[in-house]
Amino acid sequence: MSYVNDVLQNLIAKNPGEAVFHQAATEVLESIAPVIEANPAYEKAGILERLTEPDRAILFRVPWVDDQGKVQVNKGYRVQFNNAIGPYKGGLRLHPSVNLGVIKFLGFEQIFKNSLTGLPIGGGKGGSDFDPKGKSDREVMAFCQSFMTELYKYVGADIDVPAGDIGVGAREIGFLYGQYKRITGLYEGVLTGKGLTYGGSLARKEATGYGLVYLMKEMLATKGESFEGKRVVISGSGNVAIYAAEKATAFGGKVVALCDSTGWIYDEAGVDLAAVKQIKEVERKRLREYKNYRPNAEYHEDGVIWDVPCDIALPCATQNELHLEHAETLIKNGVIAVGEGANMPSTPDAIHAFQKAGVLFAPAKAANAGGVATSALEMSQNSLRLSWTFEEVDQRLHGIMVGIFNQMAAAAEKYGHAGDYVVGANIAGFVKVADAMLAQGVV
Ligand code: NDP
Ligand code: 2IT
Repeated sequence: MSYVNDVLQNLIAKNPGEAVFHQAATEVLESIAPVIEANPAYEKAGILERLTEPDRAILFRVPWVDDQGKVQVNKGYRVQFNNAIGPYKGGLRLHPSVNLGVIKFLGFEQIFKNSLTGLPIGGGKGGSDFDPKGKSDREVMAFCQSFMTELYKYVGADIDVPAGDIGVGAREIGFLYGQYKRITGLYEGVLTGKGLTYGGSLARKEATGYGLVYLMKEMLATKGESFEGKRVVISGSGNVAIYAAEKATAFGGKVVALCDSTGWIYDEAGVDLAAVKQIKEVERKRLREYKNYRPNAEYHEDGVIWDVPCDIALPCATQNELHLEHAETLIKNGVIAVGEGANMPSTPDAIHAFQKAGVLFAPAKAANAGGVATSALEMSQNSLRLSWTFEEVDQRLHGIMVGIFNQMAAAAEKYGHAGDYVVGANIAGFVKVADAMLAQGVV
C-alpha cells in the first residue's frame, strides 16, 4: 500500500545505517496495512510519520574512572519515542553492541508492547555501549552514577521511567536510583526493577519469563496442547531465560538447553536452575561452569542451541539470534510452538518459515510484555505507597498475559488473519496509540 511504502522508504532514506530500526518498522507498518486502509483518518493525520519519528533522542557522554585510575568514555542514549498513552517507559541496555539504531528499534517496539499491556505507559528505551562484563562493582557504580548525572534531567515518575534490559539488573538499578535520589532529592518511582527494600515490586524479577510462559500456555491451548511433558529449549541464561525456564518447568515442561554468548549447555535430565542462578545471578560467571554442578551435562561452544530437538523454543537472548536455517532445523525436528522472550530475536524469514509450517508463533511485543506490565504495576504500587504480595502481582500479571493473548487473537481474526499473532499483536497495539494520537491533535 502506497502510504505505508512511502513512509517506510522515507524512513530508510532518512535514518541510514539503522538496520534493526528499519527491520522493526517494516514489520509493524506492513502488518498494520489493513487497518490503515480501513481508516483514512490515520494517513490524513500523518500518524505513521509521527509514530516512526521519536519525540526526542537524547545522546550524551558518560565519563567514568576505572580501577586503574584511567578515564573511560562511553556513549549514553535515551530515546523517548511516544507518550500518547502514558509516560515514556522502557528499559536501559548496557552492551557493547548498543548504538542509536538498536535503541530506536527497541523504543519503537516498546510503544506497541506497552499499549498491549492495557496499562498507561508510553514507549522509550535507553542504554550505553558500556560492557558490564568483567567490571568491578565499583566500576559499574561509577558508570551508573555518571550515566544518571546526565539522564536525571530527562526522566521522572510522570515523565519517563527506565528499567532493566540486557546488562541491567538489580545492581545497576540500585546505583542509578541512588544517584537520582541524591541529585534531585526526590524519593519517587523514577525507575522500575528496584530492590524490594526500596520500592521494588515482588514478582518483577520473574515477570518477563513467567509472562512469556503464561502467554504460550494460552496459545498452546488453542491446539489442545500444554507444556506438560514437552521438551523446551531456551536461548540466553539471563533474567528472561531463567524465569521462563522456571515457569515452563513448573508447568510440566523439561528445559533441556540454555546458552550464553560463549556457549550452550544440554542437559537431558532437565536443567538444574538452582545451579544456573548461582552461576549467573550470584557469581556472574560463564555457563561453562555448569559442568561443575552436573558432570553428565554437555557444554558446547560450536554449533547452535537450535540444533537441539524440542517441542517448544523460546529465544530469550537478543535480536536476530534465530535465523532461517535455525527455523528450518527446528521445524524439521518437530517444534510446535515458538515464543519470543527477547526483543525481535527471529529474523523476518525465520518468522515466515514458522508460520508457513503451521508452528504457533508468539511475537516479542506480546510474548515478553509481562516484564514491562509488571513494571507498570510497580509504578502503581509506588504511587499508592504500598506493596502487593507476590501472589497478587503474579495474578495480575497472569490476567494481563491472558488479556494480551485474547486481544491479539481477536485483532488477527477481525482483519482476516486468524492465527497470525504477528499481525494481531501489531494491530491491537497500534490502534490504541493511534487513536490517542488522533484525539490529542497535531503534537
Ligand atoms: P540479561 O542481560 O539478563 O541476559 C541476556 C542473556 O542473553 C545472557 O545470557 C547473554 O549472554 C545473552 N546475550 C545477550 N546479548 C547477546 C548477544 N549479542 N549474543 C549472544 N547472546 C547474548 O538480559 P535479559 O534477560 O533481561 O534480556 C534478554 C532479552 O529479553 C533482550 O532481548 C531484552 O531486550 C529482552 N527483554 C527483557 C525484559 C526484562 O524485563 N529484562 C523484558 C522484555 C524483553 P552473555 O551473558 O554471554 O552476554
Ligand atoms: O524490553 C522490555 O520490555 C524491557 N526491557 C522491560 C522494560 C520495563 O520498563 O520494565
